[in-house]
Amino acid sequence: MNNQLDRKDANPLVGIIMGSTSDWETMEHASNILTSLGVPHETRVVSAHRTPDLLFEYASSAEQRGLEVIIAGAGGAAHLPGMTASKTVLPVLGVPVESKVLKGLDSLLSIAQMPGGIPVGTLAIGKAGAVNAALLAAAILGNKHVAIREALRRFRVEQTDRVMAQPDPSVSAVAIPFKDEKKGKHR
Ligand code: RP5
Repeated sequence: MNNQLDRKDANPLVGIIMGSTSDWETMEHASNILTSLGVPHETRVVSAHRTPDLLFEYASSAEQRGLEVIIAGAGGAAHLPGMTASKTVLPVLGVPVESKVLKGLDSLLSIAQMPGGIPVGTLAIGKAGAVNAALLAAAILGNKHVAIREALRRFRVEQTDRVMAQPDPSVSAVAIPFKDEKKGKHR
């Protein structure tokens, strides 16, 4: 399996699962945030529709394996977060992946509109949702793991400092040369 889609830290606390390799473009943002906060996690493709037995096995063994939060991203008829939640009492955070045809509205409604009794904490569509799922997972873990809570606190302080450091966008636009993201060079 592609290394990027089967990352495994020793003793992961968070499992990031997604319905397809095509979801990685979105879900890697969750993985990057967890890495920056020092949260051990694993990433895996687990599909509600294409690999239902694997989904059941993953969700039902997650608690026993030491996972404390699951982040599940899926697009379209996005059953992965809800079905995962149905097989574990661990908190499940759902990330609606932006679908091509309906721009993720289908994913959002599929994940958010769970019947009473089986909750999925649903985040925003796309990258913002993936980032916030990781931050929310860190906040949940922070109740028990002090180092993670403090890492999250530092993240917040640095985020505020970055905004305060550039209060006037017209000034910063002039002062900072445009960086070509693809080439990694200023031009
Ligand atoms: C869902 O179907 C996946 O979560 C993905 O967002 C969507 C499309 O999957 P692919 O056809 O790109 O594999 O199960």
